[in-house]
This record gives sequence, C-alpha cells and structure tokens, in this order.
Amino acid sequence: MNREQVGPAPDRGDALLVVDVQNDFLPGGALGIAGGDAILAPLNRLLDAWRTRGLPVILSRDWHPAGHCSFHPQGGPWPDHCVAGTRGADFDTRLHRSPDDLVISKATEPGRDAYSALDGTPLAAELDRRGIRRLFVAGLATDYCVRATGSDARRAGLDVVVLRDAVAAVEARPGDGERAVGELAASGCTIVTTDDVLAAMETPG
Ligand code: VGL
Ligand code: ZN
Repeated sequence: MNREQVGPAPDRGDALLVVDVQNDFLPGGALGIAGGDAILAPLNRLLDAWRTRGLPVILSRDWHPAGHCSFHPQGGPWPDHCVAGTRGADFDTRLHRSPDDLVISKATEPGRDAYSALDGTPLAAELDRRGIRRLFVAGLATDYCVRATGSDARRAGLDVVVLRDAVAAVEARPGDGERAVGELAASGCTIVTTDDVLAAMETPG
C-alpha cells in the first residue's frame, strides 16, 4: 500500500503493542484462532526492524486467575484459557521477544473481564511516562482484544496504527474480523500492512 498511510516513519514517541500472542490463542490452544500463526512471520519481521531502531515493544497478555468469570463453568462465554502461570498463558515461543519488552497483564481480577490492554492496567500511565503518542497494534484477537485496545487507545487520545496482516480474528460470527477492522478505522485508527511500515522505516521523512 502507500507510504503516506503510515504517517511519519516510526521514531521516538512510537511503540509497537503486540496483543496476546499466547499459546491458548494459537492453533492447538484452548481458544485457538484458525490461521493465527500466519501473523508470526510479518510480526517478527516488524519486531526485528523495530528493535534495530531501539524503539519500544509492549507485549500484553490475557492473564486470568483459575475460575475466571469469563470461563464456561462460571457462566462466561469462553472455555478456560490463559490461566496465569500455565503453558497456555505463555507467549508463543516463535515470537521474537526481548528482555527489554514491557509486559502488561490484563483481566487479572476473578470477577471482571477486560479485553483492552488499557483497561485496569498500568499501560496508559507507562505510555505517558515514556512520551508515547502513537501505538502500532498487532496480535490476537482482532474482534476482541485488538479491537478493544485500539478503540480505547483512540479514546485516550493516542494515534493508532493497526497492522492488518499481523492480526487474526476468532470469527465467532463470520466477518467479525473485517467488521472489527472497519470499526477501528471508523474510530480513527490507520489501517496498514507490516510492509507499509517496513517501507516507511526504510525511507524516513
Ligand atoms: C481474548 C477472548 C477472551 C483476546 C481474550 O485476547 O482477544 N479473546 N479473552
Ligand atoms: Zn480472556
């Protein structure tokens, strides 16, 4: 796509937020997203370029206590997933991580679900403290946590760029992923591909 869409080349003031790339959301996991692992290659390319420039990476993780209210046995909409400290809650080992990444745990309270990485977490304060004004958002799932995080970030006054080839949707109803991307665009998020961003990084200014 075109270079203009990304806006200024990623630099100070920008962060890459990787939402919930955890075993339970990938094929074979408790809430495995079909084709979810297809995001790993483009996402890792962007992570590598991002780190080469010393830019900050934030990883959110769904981090529920056992018996969380969102689980079926408690009357919630989901099978048990991402229980804190379990293998299902671990980040996928294929993800290019670094000890410098900021990890944000969310939905940690037993009686309350939270899809947004900004809901009940220190993320907004951290972004403020680090002077981050624009978030590049990738990860899982487009129609739940990516959508909620992107629209929350817009409400918080941040510029938001959604990486459409580095997100994947649960698709409880067919089309949920596309609808979520449409809603994010309508709320003022910029929708681009990882290649758009990589191209912008190669030709700054
Ligand atoms: C999510 C369903 C339940 C997500 C989390 O990360 O998108 N989806 N919990
Ligand atoms: Zn969850």
